Amino acid sequence: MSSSVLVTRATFADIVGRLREHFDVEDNTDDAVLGPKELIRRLQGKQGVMSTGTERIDEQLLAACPELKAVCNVGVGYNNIDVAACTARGVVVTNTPDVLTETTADFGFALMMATARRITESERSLRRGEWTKTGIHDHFVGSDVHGATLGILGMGRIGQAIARRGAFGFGMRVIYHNRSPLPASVETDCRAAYVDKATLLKEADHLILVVPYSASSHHAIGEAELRQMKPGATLTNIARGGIVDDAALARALREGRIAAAGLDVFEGEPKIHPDLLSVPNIVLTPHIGSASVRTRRAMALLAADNLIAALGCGPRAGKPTTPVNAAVLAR
Ligand code: 8YV
Repeated sequence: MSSSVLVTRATFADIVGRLREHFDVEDNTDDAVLGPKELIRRLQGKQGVMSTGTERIDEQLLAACPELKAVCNVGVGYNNIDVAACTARGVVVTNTPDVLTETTADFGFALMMATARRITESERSLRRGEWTKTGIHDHFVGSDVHGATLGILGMGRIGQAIARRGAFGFGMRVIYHNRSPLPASVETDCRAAYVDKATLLKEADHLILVVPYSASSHHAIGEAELRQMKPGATLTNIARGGIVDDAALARALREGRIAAAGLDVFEGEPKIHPDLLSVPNIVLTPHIGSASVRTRRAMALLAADNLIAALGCGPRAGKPTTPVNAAVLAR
């Protein structure tokens, strides 16, 4: 008897078709967001799930879905999943690293540039009909990206790809902070230097956050850290909501302590802190860092192939390409 799987959100029809070659598939073409109870209901009798960052896979869900054997997330981040609980129950967890690195780095760089050069703030003004005379010498003046100091918090694959763009494309001095320094060869490849967090905050003209969300990165940028940043600096967050204290950021922007912020992720998204919506010097985007057609396909395909392999089917049976808790596979 073939396994049954749930695809939690609407995705590419041919990739659902690929899953159908191996499994009974329940998909969600309406793309309704499944709350915890509904998710548990739909997972009854299912061995696998292709999930997204929106669904919480926690101990309560695992206890209620004892047949579940594989959770294959579409996304490199997996803070929606209690991996320890999955491992304890022998549930394989996979994510989708690598395939989104360059696309997300492109986006992070674009958001940082839009923030530094006030692109959406000036567009909003233009659309309101406020551009009434040309040649105003200080009209939406921003800060330079080329030659500036780029600070990166979190130097994984995406952080490194952003560092390369800054160093080699824009002649930036690149500094980073990470749990531990990278090997010298990687630092040379990215032309980036390790600094402590205080130095990162003090010296970055443009600070970009690419650190995974965890209890230890919660509010890594809060009131105290914002006060350590350079006056005139910008802050860009493409990592996860909750890494920045959004209320503290809105205060820092309103008081002009930093120049501007670019946010793709928010605490409690898709709700946005109202104070962030009322400050002008901010660029806001709806969590689209990995959203190019090609990359979203690659992510869905990798997640589907991981699910096929994790449930013992296909050419990589038993060996999903990108496991998060490989220990479960070794059992
Ligand atoms: C996804 C992301 O859009 O990969 C990640 O961690 O945040 C995004 O690429 C998100 O995970 C939706 O599943």
